[in-house]
Amino acid sequence: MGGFETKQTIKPKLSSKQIEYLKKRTRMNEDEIEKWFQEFHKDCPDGLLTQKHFIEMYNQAFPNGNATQYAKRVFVTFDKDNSGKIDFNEFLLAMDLFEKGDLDEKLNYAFELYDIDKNGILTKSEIEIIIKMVLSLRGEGNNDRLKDDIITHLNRFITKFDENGDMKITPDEFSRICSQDEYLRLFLSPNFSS
Ligand SMILES: [Ca+2]
Ligand SMILES: [Ca+2]
Repeated sequence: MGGFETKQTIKPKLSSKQIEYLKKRTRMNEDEIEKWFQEFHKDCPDGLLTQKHFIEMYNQAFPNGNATQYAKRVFVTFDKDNSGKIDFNEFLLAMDLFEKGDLDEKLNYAFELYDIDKNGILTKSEIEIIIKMVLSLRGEGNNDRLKDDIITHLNRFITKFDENGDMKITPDEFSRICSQDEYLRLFLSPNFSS
């Protein structure tokens, strides 16, 4: 008899090698790693989070908005090896950043999230895409007044920090803008829950 290898009944387990690796790469202790591992496997029994599933989770967290574009961007930044799926290591690195990272780390992450072509600067068109993405996430995609308000705010700060006036923002300028303007910081900070 036997021969039924029912995958679902096998409780997923972290190897001690993987725990050691994750302890080195994150600020989490073994218990925290284990806790996240169980959470992750509850949602993703095969140990991989697909983009589709990820977008669904985001849209559930933001029922009043359309989180699809935003979630796609976040997914790409989590999927470090570009495999098209988020594995547990990639997931935990992200959780470590959100739970234990300081403002600088989070701003660096936000910059990476918004720098769509990964060339190390934010251009005017990327900024416009960001604003649209965040507004639709919040269900305010059609709120032109809010959009204008944010652009006015941003322009004021860009003028202040963009020394040669080319409307391109470096990571440094981005950090300064966000550290000095709470309104923009709150708007531009990545949202991970509602
Ligand atoms: Ca991956
Ligand atoms: Ca760019």
